[in-house]
Amino acid sequence: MTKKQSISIIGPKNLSDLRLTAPQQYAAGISAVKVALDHAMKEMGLTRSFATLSKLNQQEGIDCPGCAWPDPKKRSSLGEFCENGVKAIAEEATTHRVTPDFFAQHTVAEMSHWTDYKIGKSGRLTHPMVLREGSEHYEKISWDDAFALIGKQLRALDDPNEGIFYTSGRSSNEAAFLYGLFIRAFGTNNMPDCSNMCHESSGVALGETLGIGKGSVTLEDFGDAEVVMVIGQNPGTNHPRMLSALEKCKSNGGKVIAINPLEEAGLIRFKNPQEIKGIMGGTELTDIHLQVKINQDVALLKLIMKRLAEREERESGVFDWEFINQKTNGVEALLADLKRQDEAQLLAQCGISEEKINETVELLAQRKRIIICWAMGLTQHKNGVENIKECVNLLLLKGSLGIKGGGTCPVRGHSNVQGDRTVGIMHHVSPKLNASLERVFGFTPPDQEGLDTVHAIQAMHEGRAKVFIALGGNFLSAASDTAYTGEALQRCDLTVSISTKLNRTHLITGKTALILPTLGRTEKDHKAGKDRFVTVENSMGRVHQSHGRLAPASDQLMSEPEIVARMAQAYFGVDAKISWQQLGTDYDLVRQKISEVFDGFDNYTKRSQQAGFDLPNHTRVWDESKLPGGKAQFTVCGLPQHDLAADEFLLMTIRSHDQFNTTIYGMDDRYRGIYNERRVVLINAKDAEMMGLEKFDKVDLVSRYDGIERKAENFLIIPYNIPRGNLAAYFPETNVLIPHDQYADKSHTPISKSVRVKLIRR
Ligand SMILES: Nc1nc2c(c(=O)[nH]1)N[C@H]1C(S)=C(S)[C@@H](COP(=O)(O)OP(=O)(O)OC[C@H]3O[C@@H](n4cnc5c(=O)[nH]c(N)nc54)[C@H](O)[C@@H]3O)O[C@H]1N2
Ligand SMILES: Nc1nc2c(c(=O)[nH]1)N[C@H]1C(S)=C(S)[C@@H](COP(=O)(O)OP(=O)(O)OC[C@H]3O[C@@H](n4cnc5c(=O)[nH]c(N)nc54)[C@H](O)[C@@H]3O)O[C@H]1N2
Ligand code: SF4
Ligand SMILES: [Mo]
Repeated sequence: MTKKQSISIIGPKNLSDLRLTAPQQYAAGISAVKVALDHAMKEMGLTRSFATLSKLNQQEGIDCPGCAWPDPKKRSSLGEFCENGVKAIAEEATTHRVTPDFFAQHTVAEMSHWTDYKIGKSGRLTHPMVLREGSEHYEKISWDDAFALIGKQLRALDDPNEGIFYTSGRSSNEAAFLYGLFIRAFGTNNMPDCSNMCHESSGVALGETLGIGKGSVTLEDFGDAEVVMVIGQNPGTNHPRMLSALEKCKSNGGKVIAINPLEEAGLIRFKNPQEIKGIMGGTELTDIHLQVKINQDVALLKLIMKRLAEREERESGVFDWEFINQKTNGVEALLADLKRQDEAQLLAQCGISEEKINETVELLAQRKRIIICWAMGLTQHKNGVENIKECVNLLLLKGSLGIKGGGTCPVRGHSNVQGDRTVGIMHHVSPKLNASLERVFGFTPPDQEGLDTVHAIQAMHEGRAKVFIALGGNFLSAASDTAYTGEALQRCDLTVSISTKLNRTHLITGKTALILPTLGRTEKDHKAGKDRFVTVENSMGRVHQSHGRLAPASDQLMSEPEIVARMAQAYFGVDAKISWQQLGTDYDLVRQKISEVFDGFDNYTKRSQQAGFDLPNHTRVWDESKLPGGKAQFTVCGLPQHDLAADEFLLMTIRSHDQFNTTIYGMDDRYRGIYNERRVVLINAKDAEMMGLEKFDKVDLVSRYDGIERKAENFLIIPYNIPRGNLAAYFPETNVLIPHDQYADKSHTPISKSVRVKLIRR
């Protein structure tokens, strides 16, 4: 008999052979093509690679399951994808399989000691599986029995608010809409979503200032912009085709300002592999790099605006007074606050030289067509919402909204995270949505606020929630406070994951656990003699189809909309008032219902099959009546305070070039020159010296909040070009350090980019 193994919530902490080179000075180029093809061949082989890549991001093809960056209207016949899009596809279309035999060979405890890399590389899930209470192995279960089990557990709850229904942003509009419909008909708004950990701060800030949680610009605006500011974002890795948009801006005479504690390769130079010029020398992208200290963007933006305000007093045309007077509210308070600010303090806080500030102010002073792009470097801080409001302040002063070549550009993460929210995944109560659902479906949705990610974890930990269902994602590894989140899941009666691939959340489970394997984007969705397609919304609010092409990984897979509908049918049984079975079969009908519930989806199926369509956006097609109180709102934001002890640092937890969130594609971070190891911590050479640390020394990272110490063990020191007092390391390995109750005001996004830590030599 084998000895019973212990479960590891966190996974292994061993190190491999770290290798370093100088950080790369450009992104893409021939090496990107080579790496992409290597990944494709290794996972898919030649025929599948060709079948998928030739259809990737083409009008009637597969929407890339990578990031949410939009496709250009005119698509290249050479292919419309990037290195990391190919990795995303290869990961999904892999020929490796996780079969019932695989689960028979490996206990859950054994797999829990594997790295995320090894877990993910095991392959695609092929059968519905159940882990019964007391068992060490997952075993096969029929779809009927799996749904019956879910229905029974949901009916056993005392209150619908004991159910938690998570969504990750890779699912389709059709699946997300049915899921939200089912959850509300079930009776709760407990819909935590990956965007709670991601762009929630953007949604809150833009909602409060401009009355819409989405960005205003289109891809075409980049060609018209005089300045693009890229703040807290690493597009070379995370939205690689955005570099083509920046290149377009540059070739039309525009300028690029990067605000980032790191000098990211993708922002230095872009070698577009689709053009001869790109293969040769490439395009220099960043005109000014402001190497801000972590979480000091508000100090920096305040300083820039203060200098612009002083300049406006001397020469006119720096601010757009016509715009400000007619369309905004609150400028006096903002200008008074800027006057009060102490310049020396702002300079010291942001860590930028006087010279660079002057250069930036000079560049912005007489330019109006300004786009501000941002991502996690702004959203994942205690003041994440104010970070974004400060960006809006700058755009409003300059009159850069509602014009060609200017506006807001929150660059979304998951390929359909924006669409999921549009069609109803939302823990807040929307009276308008509830009224529409009641009109169309004849039931009264709950009017009690639901739980977001951090509060759902707390509820499970405290026994207030007992069933956890996830439509995609890897909740355990993505969320903060890994040990606490793991305990929270373990306290549930049932945990259910609708997934394409094995991940850590399948291994740290409730008393009973189910894995429901689903079709990925790349795969044919064939039902009742008909090929079906789904729809998604990109980062700029355009809705279009995605049509899978490959044979499914197994004949047992079920589509996401169908799984959701079958779950609902199993719960409601003969009492069902909604024809779930029909909705789970007929996506045209689902789209019809979406168009009856939400504005802007008229003629949905037909338009999505053609070029796609743009959803209404009153900050793009300027409509003042939809602004909050009829005006865009200026905000006075506070300066962030960290009060670090002499031996404390601020840590940002970031992505390597070889991962998609918790999916680890490979062990390298090529652009930063880091190979073969993820347990590394980047530190300024002077700080390392001060701490008596040298390259490759081993340390533990320790955070201490409210008297509780959390430790991430065994990291290798890398002296790096990063501001003093700042550190960088990869997530998910560092999520153990982030307390579950440390999150942004209002948006509740975990403070993943400003964690207070100490380094302890091992
Ligand atoms: N290949 C790939 N693509 C992805 C993903 C992936 O994991 N892999 N993830 C997807 C998802 S869900 C998302 S949300 C996006 C994430 O896209 P990004 O937000 O680009 O991802 P991060 O690695 O978190 O990088 C944040 C950047 O912000 C900088 N930064 C950190 N703190 C601060 C700060 O305080 N101020 C400023 N100014 N900068 C700061 C970091 O140096 C880093 O360059 O990418 C999406 N696309
Ligand atoms: N410390 C720290 N933590 C972070 C972040 C950070 O920057 N720092 N970033 C946060 C951000 S921005 C985000 S968005 C979250 C991400 O949180 P999640 O969205 O929960 O995590 P992912 O790693 O994207 O999920 C990967 C899993 O999704 C499943 N999957 C993939 N494709 C499909 C599909 O088509 N259908 C279904 N049903 N399942 C699929 C696979 O099983 C895969 O294992 O993480 C957050 N966590
Ligand atoms: S930029 Fe994003 S959506 Fe486009 S191909 Fe690359 S990963 Fe896919
Ligand atoms: Mo994200």
